[in-house]
Amino acid sequence: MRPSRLYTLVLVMQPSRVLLGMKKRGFGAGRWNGFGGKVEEGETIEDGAKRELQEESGLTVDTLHKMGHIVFEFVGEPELMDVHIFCTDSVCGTPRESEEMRPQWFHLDQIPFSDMWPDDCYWFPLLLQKRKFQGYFKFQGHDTILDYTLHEVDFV
Ligand code: 8OG
Repeated sequence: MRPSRLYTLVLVMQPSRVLLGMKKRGFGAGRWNGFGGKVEEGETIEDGAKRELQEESGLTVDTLHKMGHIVFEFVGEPELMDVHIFCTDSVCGTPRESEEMRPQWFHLDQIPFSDMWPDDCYWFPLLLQKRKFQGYFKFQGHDTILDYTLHEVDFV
């Protein structure tokens, strides 16, 4: 088994819009994404997701729904990224810019896929239909998908 590290990703989705943040620095900088990051020692995956959402967007949330699980491999990197994807439609607060992210609402028919991670256009449509999924994407660098699997599941 290859070593892997746990990450979270939260999409705030309302009936006609989704909240994304422009990543301002670090991994994925220059791309729109949901809010998330590494799970810290001693916290559950869901608590890590709530913490990252609050830190990066200023929003708090009671309940998150597990929607997807994707493992990412980057050629040359020994560690896999094990990303747990959640959604919610009810948050408290108003999105505010943080050091990591500049939040913006997007209409569901105007999601900026060309400025997002290239795998997102595969699984986002499932998420928008509230379908659960499991996937694996193998990247060369940050722009090229060499291989992938993606399927719907009943439970994540
Ligand atoms: O702590 P850091 O910001 O580096 O965490 C990386 C975040 O990016 C985390 O929320 C998981 C997320 N992420 C990946 N790969 C991909 C991807 O291919 N698409 C999307 N939408 N998010 C990703 O690590």
